[in-house]
Amino acid sequence: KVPRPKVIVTRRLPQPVETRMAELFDVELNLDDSPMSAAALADAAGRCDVLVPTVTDEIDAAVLAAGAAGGRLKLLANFGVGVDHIDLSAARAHRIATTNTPGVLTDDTADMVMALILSVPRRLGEGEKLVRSGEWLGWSPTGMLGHRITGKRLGIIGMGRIGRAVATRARAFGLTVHYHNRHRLPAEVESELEATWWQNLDAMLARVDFITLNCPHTPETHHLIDARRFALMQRHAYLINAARGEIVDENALCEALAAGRIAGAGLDVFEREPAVDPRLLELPGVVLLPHMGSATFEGRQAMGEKVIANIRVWADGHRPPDLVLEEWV
Ligand code: 8YV
Repeated sequence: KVPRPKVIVTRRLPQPVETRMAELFDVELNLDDSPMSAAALADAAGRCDVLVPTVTDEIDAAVLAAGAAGGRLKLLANFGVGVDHIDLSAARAHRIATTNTPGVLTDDTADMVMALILSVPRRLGEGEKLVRSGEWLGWSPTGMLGHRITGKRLGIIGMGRIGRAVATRARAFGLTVHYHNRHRLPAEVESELEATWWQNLDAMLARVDFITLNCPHTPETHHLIDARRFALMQRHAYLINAARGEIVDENALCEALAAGRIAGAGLDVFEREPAVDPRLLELPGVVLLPHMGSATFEGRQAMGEKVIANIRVWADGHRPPDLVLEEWV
Protein backbone atom coordinates (compact mmCIF):
# COMPACT_ATOMS: atom_id res chain seq x y z
CA LYS A 1 0.00 0.00 0.00
CA VAL A 2 1.07 3.55 -0.77
CA PRO A 3 -1.04 5.87 1.44
CA ARG A 4 -0.41 9.20 -0.34
CA PRO A 5 1.47 8.46 -3.55
CA LYS A 6 3.59 11.09 -5.26
CA VAL A 7 1.85 11.62 -8.62
CA ILE A 8 3.30 13.71 -11.44
CA VAL A 9 0.84 14.81 -14.15
CA THR A 10 2.49 15.86 -17.41
CA ARG A 11 -0.29 18.12 -18.76
CA ARG A 12 -3.08 20.26 -17.27
CA LEU A 13 -6.28 18.26 -16.73
CA PRO A 14 -9.85 19.53 -16.14
CA GLN A 15 -9.96 21.59 -12.93
CA PRO A 16 -12.22 19.20 -10.95
CA VAL A 17 -9.85 16.33 -11.79
CA GLU A 18 -6.81 18.24 -10.61
CA THR A 19 -8.64 19.32 -7.44
CA ARG A 20 -9.66 15.75 -6.60
CA MET A 21 -6.14 14.52 -7.29
CA ALA A 22 -4.71 17.13 -4.93
CA GLU A 23 -7.09 15.92 -2.21
CA LEU A 24 -6.09 12.29 -2.64
CA PHE A 25 -2.46 12.35 -3.71
CA ASP A 26 0.76 14.32 -3.39
CA VAL A 27 0.35 15.84 -6.83
CA GLU A 28 2.79 17.79 -8.97
CA LEU A 29 1.36 19.49 -12.06
CA ASN A 30 3.16 20.77 -15.14
CA LEU A 31 1.73 24.25 -14.78
CA ASP A 32 2.55 25.61 -18.22
CA ASP A 33 0.81 22.65 -19.99
CA SER A 34 3.47 22.29 -22.67
CA PRO A 35 4.60 18.78 -23.64
CA MET A 36 7.52 17.77 -21.40
CA SER A 37 10.98 17.30 -22.88
CA ALA A 38 12.65 13.89 -22.71
CA ALA A 39 14.90 15.20 -19.93
CA ALA A 40 11.95 16.57 -17.94
CA LEU A 41 10.08 13.28 -18.30
CA ALA A 42 13.09 11.30 -17.13
CA ASP A 43 13.49 13.64 -14.17
CA ALA A 44 9.80 13.29 -13.29
CA ALA A 45 9.90 9.50 -13.64
CA GLY A 46 12.84 9.37 -11.27
CA ARG A 47 11.02 10.99 -8.37
CA CYS A 48 7.39 9.86 -8.36
CA ASP A 49 5.37 6.73 -7.58
CA VAL A 50 2.88 7.36 -10.37
CA LEU A 51 3.32 9.20 -13.65
CA VAL A 52 0.22 10.39 -15.53
CA PRO A 53 1.27 10.84 -19.16
CA THR A 54 -0.74 11.69 -22.24
CA VAL A 55 -0.31 11.01 -25.94
CA THR A 56 2.22 13.86 -26.24
CA ASP A 57 4.74 12.18 -23.91
CA GLU A 58 7.25 9.72 -25.31
CA ILE A 59 7.60 7.24 -22.46
CA ASP A 60 10.54 5.36 -23.93
CA ALA A 61 13.09 2.96 -22.47
CA ALA A 62 15.27 5.85 -21.22
CA VAL A 63 12.41 7.49 -19.29
CA LEU A 64 11.44 4.13 -17.81
CA ALA A 65 15.04 3.35 -16.88
CA ALA A 66 15.18 6.70 -15.07
CA GLY A 67 11.96 5.71 -13.29
CA ALA A 68 13.44 2.38 -12.26
CA ALA A 69 16.67 4.04 -11.15
CA GLY A 70 14.69 6.42 -8.94
CA GLY A 71 13.28 3.34 -7.24
CA ARG A 72 9.73 4.70 -6.83
CA LEU A 73 7.90 4.61 -10.16
CA LYS A 74 5.42 1.74 -10.12
CA LEU A 75 2.47 2.95 -12.22
CA LEU A 76 1.94 4.77 -15.52
CA ALA A 77 -1.70 5.89 -15.25
CA ASN A 78 -2.14 7.04 -18.84
CA PHE A 79 -4.70 9.77 -19.55
CA GLY A 80 -6.07 8.30 -22.78
CA VAL A 81 -6.85 4.91 -24.24
CA GLY A 82 -4.02 4.60 -26.80
CA VAL A 83 -0.68 3.60 -25.28
CA ASP A 84 1.57 3.53 -28.35
CA HIS A 85 3.69 6.34 -26.84
CA ILE A 86 4.69 4.00 -24.01
CA ASP A 87 7.36 1.33 -24.37
CA LEU A 88 5.28 -1.40 -22.74
CA SER A 89 7.96 -4.07 -22.86
CA ALA A 90 10.45 -1.77 -21.09
CA ALA A 91 7.74 -0.93 -18.54
CA ARG A 92 7.09 -4.60 -17.97
CA ALA A 93 10.83 -5.34 -17.65
CA HIS A 94 11.07 -2.71 -14.90
CA ARG A 95 7.86 -4.02 -13.27
CA ILE A 96 6.08 -0.72 -13.87
CA ALA A 97 2.34 -1.22 -14.49
CA THR A 98 0.38 0.70 -17.14
CA THR A 99 -3.30 1.62 -17.07
CA ASN A 100 -5.43 3.52 -19.61
CA THR A 101 -8.94 4.99 -19.86
CA PRO A 102 -11.07 2.69 -22.04
CA GLY A 103 -14.80 3.07 -22.61
CA VAL A 104 -15.30 6.71 -21.65
CA LEU A 105 -14.20 8.17 -24.99
CA THR A 106 -15.78 5.56 -27.26
CA ASP A 107 -18.94 7.47 -28.19
CA ASP A 108 -17.21 10.83 -28.64
CA THR A 109 -14.57 9.34 -30.92
CA ALA A 110 -17.18 7.39 -32.90
CA ASP A 111 -19.17 10.62 -33.30
CA MET A 112 -16.08 12.31 -34.74
CA VAL A 113 -15.50 9.43 -37.15
CA MET A 114 -19.10 9.79 -38.28
CA ALA A 115 -18.68 13.57 -38.61
CA LEU A 116 -15.69 12.95 -40.92
CA ILE A 117 -17.60 10.32 -42.91
CA LEU A 118 -20.31 12.93 -43.49
CA SER A 119 -17.93 15.86 -44.05
CA VAL A 120 -15.55 14.51 -46.64
CA PRO A 121 -17.85 13.35 -49.47
CA ARG A 122 -20.27 16.24 -48.85
CA ARG A 123 -17.40 18.76 -48.90
CA LEU A 124 -18.12 20.53 -45.60
CA GLY A 125 -14.64 22.00 -45.35
CA GLU A 126 -14.74 23.50 -48.82
CA GLY A 127 -18.28 24.81 -48.32
CA GLU A 128 -17.36 26.52 -45.08
CA LYS A 129 -14.33 28.10 -46.66
CA LEU A 130 -16.44 29.39 -49.55
CA VAL A 131 -18.91 31.17 -47.27
CA ARG A 132 -16.21 32.56 -44.98
CA SER A 133 -14.15 33.89 -47.89
CA GLY A 134 -17.07 35.92 -49.21
CA GLU A 135 -16.66 34.23 -52.59
CA TRP A 136 -19.99 32.40 -52.51
CA LEU A 137 -22.12 33.74 -55.36
CA GLY A 138 -25.34 31.95 -54.39
CA TRP A 139 -27.05 28.63 -54.96
CA SER A 140 -26.59 26.86 -58.24
CA PRO A 141 -27.99 23.52 -59.45
CA THR A 142 -24.48 22.25 -60.03
CA GLY A 143 -22.76 24.00 -57.13
CA MET A 144 -20.92 22.10 -54.39
CA LEU A 145 -22.00 18.66 -55.51
CA GLY A 146 -20.67 15.84 -53.41
CA HIS A 147 -21.20 12.12 -53.15
CA ARG A 148 -24.10 10.37 -51.43
CA ILE A 149 -23.47 8.51 -48.19
CA THR A 150 -26.63 6.42 -47.97
CA GLY A 151 -26.27 2.98 -49.51
CA LYS A 152 -22.46 2.98 -49.57
CA ARG A 153 -20.17 0.38 -48.04
CA LEU A 154 -18.11 1.21 -44.97
CA GLY A 155 -15.03 -0.86 -44.13
CA ILE A 156 -14.02 -0.66 -40.47
CA ILE A 157 -10.49 -1.72 -39.59
CA GLY A 158 -10.45 -2.66 -35.91
CA MET A 159 -13.75 -3.74 -34.41
CA GLY A 160 -13.14 -2.98 -30.75
CA ARG A 161 -15.24 -0.60 -28.69
CA ILE A 162 -14.82 2.38 -31.03
CA GLY A 163 -15.20 0.35 -34.25
CA ARG A 164 -18.47 -1.11 -32.98
CA ALA A 165 -19.78 2.31 -31.96
CA VAL A 166 -18.97 3.55 -35.47
CA ALA A 167 -20.83 0.54 -36.93
CA THR A 168 -23.97 1.36 -34.93
CA ARG A 169 -23.93 4.95 -36.12
CA ALA A 170 -23.11 4.05 -39.72
CA ARG A 171 -26.08 1.73 -39.98
CA ALA A 172 -28.40 4.58 -38.98
CA PHE A 173 -27.01 6.53 -41.95
CA GLY A 174 -27.79 3.68 -44.34
CA LEU A 175 -24.22 2.46 -44.78
CA THR A 176 -23.58 -1.27 -44.97
CA VAL A 177 -20.93 -2.35 -42.50
CA HIS A 178 -17.88 -4.45 -43.35
CA TYR A 179 -14.99 -5.04 -41.01
CA HIS A 180 -11.53 -6.46 -40.72
CA ASN A 181 -10.32 -7.53 -37.31
CA ARG A 182 -7.78 -10.06 -36.09
CA HIS A 183 -10.59 -12.04 -34.52
CA ARG A 184 -14.05 -12.45 -35.90
CA LEU A 185 -16.76 -11.06 -33.60
CA PRO A 186 -19.13 -13.50 -31.88
CA ALA A 187 -22.02 -14.36 -34.21
CA GLU A 188 -24.60 -12.52 -32.07
CA VAL A 189 -22.56 -9.29 -32.11
CA GLU A 190 -21.97 -9.60 -35.83
CA SER A 191 -25.66 -10.04 -36.55
CA GLU A 192 -26.67 -7.25 -34.15
CA LEU A 193 -24.33 -4.87 -36.03
CA GLU A 194 -25.24 -6.45 -39.40
CA ALA A 195 -21.51 -6.47 -40.05
CA THR A 196 -19.67 -8.60 -42.58
CA TRP A 197 -16.24 -9.91 -41.55
CA TRP A 198 -13.37 -9.90 -44.02
CA GLN A 199 -10.45 -12.01 -42.93
CA ASN A 200 -8.48 -10.63 -45.86
CA LEU A 201 -7.91 -6.88 -45.46
CA ASP A 202 -6.77 -6.41 -49.06
CA ALA A 203 -9.97 -7.98 -50.37
CA MET A 204 -12.10 -5.69 -48.19
CA LEU A 205 -10.17 -2.57 -49.23
CA ALA A 206 -10.94 -3.31 -52.87
CA ARG A 207 -14.69 -3.50 -52.21
CA VAL A 208 -15.63 -0.66 -49.84
CA ASP A 209 -16.39 3.03 -50.44
CA PHE A 210 -15.23 4.32 -47.05
CA ILE A 211 -12.42 2.98 -44.90
CA THR A 212 -12.19 3.97 -41.25
CA LEU A 213 -9.25 3.08 -39.03
CA ASN A 214 -10.25 2.19 -35.50
CA CYS A 215 -7.43 -0.10 -34.44
CA PRO A 216 -4.58 0.73 -32.05
CA HIS A 217 -1.16 1.70 -33.38
CA THR A 218 1.15 -1.26 -32.73
CA PRO A 219 4.19 -2.66 -34.56
CA GLU A 220 1.70 -4.80 -36.55
CA THR A 221 -0.46 -1.84 -37.61
CA HIS A 222 2.38 0.63 -38.28
CA HIS A 223 1.89 1.84 -41.89
CA LEU A 224 -0.87 -0.73 -42.31
CA ILE A 225 -2.21 1.54 -45.03
CA ASP A 226 0.69 2.05 -47.42
CA ALA A 227 1.20 2.66 -51.14
CA ARG A 228 0.42 -0.96 -52.02
CA ARG A 229 -2.89 -0.80 -50.17
CA PHE A 230 -3.87 2.60 -51.61
CA ALA A 231 -3.42 0.98 -55.01
CA LEU A 232 -6.01 -1.67 -54.06
CA MET A 233 -8.68 0.85 -53.10
CA GLN A 234 -11.39 2.10 -55.41
CA ARG A 235 -10.74 5.49 -56.97
CA HIS A 236 -13.88 6.89 -55.38
CA ALA A 237 -12.93 5.61 -51.91
CA TYR A 238 -12.42 7.82 -48.84
CA LEU A 239 -10.06 7.16 -45.94
CA ILE A 240 -11.06 8.24 -42.43
CA ASN A 241 -8.51 8.21 -39.61
CA ALA A 242 -9.32 9.21 -36.03
CA ALA A 243 -7.08 6.52 -34.52
CA ARG A 244 -3.33 7.17 -34.89
CA GLY A 245 -1.51 8.89 -37.74
CA GLU A 246 1.23 6.27 -37.83
CA ILE A 247 -1.19 3.58 -39.03
CA VAL A 248 -1.06 5.37 -42.40
CA ASP A 249 2.06 6.06 -44.46
CA GLU A 250 1.31 9.80 -44.73
CA ASN A 251 3.63 10.27 -47.68
CA ALA A 252 1.87 7.47 -49.58
CA LEU A 253 -1.48 9.04 -48.63
CA CYS A 254 -0.42 12.40 -50.10
CA GLU A 255 0.73 10.69 -53.29
CA ALA A 256 -2.49 8.65 -53.56
CA LEU A 257 -4.62 11.77 -53.10
CA ALA A 258 -2.58 13.86 -55.53
CA ALA A 259 -2.70 11.11 -58.15
CA GLY A 260 -6.46 10.60 -57.70
CA ARG A 261 -5.86 7.02 -56.51
CA ILE A 262 -8.49 7.71 -53.82
CA ALA A 263 -11.10 10.47 -53.68
CA GLY A 264 -10.40 12.03 -50.31
CA ALA A 265 -9.55 11.69 -46.65
CA GLY A 266 -10.85 12.79 -43.27
CA LEU A 267 -8.00 13.01 -40.79
CA ASP A 268 -8.08 13.77 -37.06
CA VAL A 269 -4.56 12.40 -36.51
CA PHE A 270 -1.22 12.68 -38.31
CA GLU A 271 2.03 10.80 -38.50
CA ARG A 272 4.17 13.56 -36.96
CA GLU A 273 1.74 15.59 -34.85
CA PRO A 274 1.39 18.52 -34.65
CA ALA A 275 3.21 18.70 -38.02
CA VAL A 276 0.97 18.10 -41.03
CA ASP A 277 2.36 17.29 -44.46
CA PRO A 278 1.96 20.60 -46.36
CA ARG A 279 0.59 18.72 -49.39
CA LEU A 280 -2.50 17.81 -47.35
CA LEU A 281 -3.26 21.50 -46.85
CA GLU A 282 -3.53 22.04 -50.60
CA LEU A 283 -5.74 19.06 -51.48
CA PRO A 284 -9.44 19.87 -51.81
CA GLY A 285 -10.89 16.42 -50.95
CA VAL A 286 -9.45 16.46 -47.47
CA VAL A 287 -10.89 17.46 -44.09
CA LEU A 288 -8.28 18.03 -41.39
CA LEU A 289 -8.87 18.16 -37.63
CA PRO A 290 -6.41 18.70 -34.74
CA HIS A 291 -6.65 15.35 -32.86
CA MET A 292 -9.96 16.27 -31.23
CA GLY A 293 -11.84 12.96 -31.49
CA SER A 294 -12.33 12.56 -27.75
CA ALA A 295 -12.27 16.26 -26.91
CA THR A 296 -15.53 16.77 -25.02
CA PHE A 297 -15.88 18.27 -21.55
CA GLU A 298 -17.73 15.15 -20.41
CA GLY A 299 -15.16 12.80 -21.90
CA ARG A 300 -12.13 14.54 -20.42
CA GLN A 301 -13.76 14.59 -16.99
CA ALA A 302 -14.53 10.87 -17.24
CA MET A 303 -10.98 10.13 -18.42
CA GLY A 304 -9.65 11.98 -15.38
CA GLU A 305 -11.95 10.00 -13.09
CA LYS A 306 -10.66 6.76 -14.61
CA VAL A 307 -7.07 7.84 -14.02
CA ILE A 308 -7.91 8.64 -10.38
CA ALA A 309 -9.72 5.31 -9.91
CA ASN A 310 -6.75 3.38 -11.29
CA ILE A 311 -4.31 5.19 -8.99
CA ARG A 312 -6.52 4.73 -5.91
CA VAL A 313 -7.02 1.01 -6.44
CA TRP A 314 -3.30 0.55 -7.08
CA ALA A 315 -2.38 2.64 -4.01
CA ASP A 316 -4.68 0.40 -1.95
CA GLY A 317 -2.59 -2.54 -3.04
CA HIS A 318 -5.06 -4.03 -5.52
CA ARG A 319 -5.09 -4.75 -9.23
CA PRO A 320 -6.12 -1.52 -11.02
CA PRO A 321 -9.25 -1.93 -13.19
CA ASP A 322 -7.73 -0.74 -16.48
CA LEU A 323 -4.41 -2.57 -16.61
CA VAL A 324 -3.12 -2.53 -20.17
CA LEU A 325 -1.10 -5.70 -19.92
CA GLU A 326 -3.11 -8.65 -18.74
CA GLU A 327 -0.63 -9.84 -16.18
CA TRP A 328 -0.30 -7.77 -13.05
CA VAL A 329 3.32 -6.68 -12.84
C1 8YV B 1 -6.70 11.65 -26.20
C2 8YV B 1 -6.49 9.60 -27.73
O1 8YV B 1 -7.04 12.95 -26.48
O2 8YV B 1 -7.15 8.36 -25.83
C3 8YV B 1 -6.48 8.39 -26.85
O3 8YV B 1 -5.80 7.43 -27.22
O4 8YV B 1 -5.96 9.59 -28.76
C4 8YV B 1 -7.22 10.83 -27.33
O5 8YV B 1 -8.52 10.47 -27.06
C5 8YV B 1 -5.25 11.60 -25.93
O6 8YV B 1 -4.64 10.45 -26.35
C6 8YV B 1 -4.98 11.74 -24.47
O7 8YV B 1 -3.74 11.23 -24.12
